[in-house]
Amino acid sequence: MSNIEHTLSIIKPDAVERKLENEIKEMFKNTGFNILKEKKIHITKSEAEEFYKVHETKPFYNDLCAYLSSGPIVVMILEHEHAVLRNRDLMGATNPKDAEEGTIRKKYGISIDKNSVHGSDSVENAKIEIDFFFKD
Ligand code: IDP
Ligand code: MG
Repeated sequence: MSNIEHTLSIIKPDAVERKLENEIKEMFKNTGFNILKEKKIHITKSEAEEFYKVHETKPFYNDLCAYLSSGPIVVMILEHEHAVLRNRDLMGATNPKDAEEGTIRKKYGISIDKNSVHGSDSVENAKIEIDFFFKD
């Protein structure tokens, strides 16, 4: 039985701005992920608000949406066995200060808000997030 899944990854504005796209993509590839689709886009604040709607009651929601729409991002569909969990492991903890060695956020994250990458947190949300960026 195959456990191949797809998940959505975003290289956030802080990492694109520091030209870390290729280094981060290498970390995915070296961990065995296939990058099935990717595009560099610059979303509007209202698109960011829709994407992060699950966080709308959080105190950081406005800043989070302003940030994600502040510059270009790279959105990707990643494929791997257990892709959702494998990507969460590779990303590391939300706060780079808590992230383990060898994770993307430990290596590149600046702060809890500028933490370089997004990754879907469940198979169900991965489908919703992939559709959000790649349904056309
Ligand atoms: P995740 O990205 O690790 O899944 P979530 O809890 O889903 O973390 O939060 C979404 C994003 O919101 C985080 O990646 C981070 O950029 C931002 N964020 C989370 N918690 C805080 C906070 O306490 N202050 C500021 N920003 C936060
Ligand atoms: Mg999350």
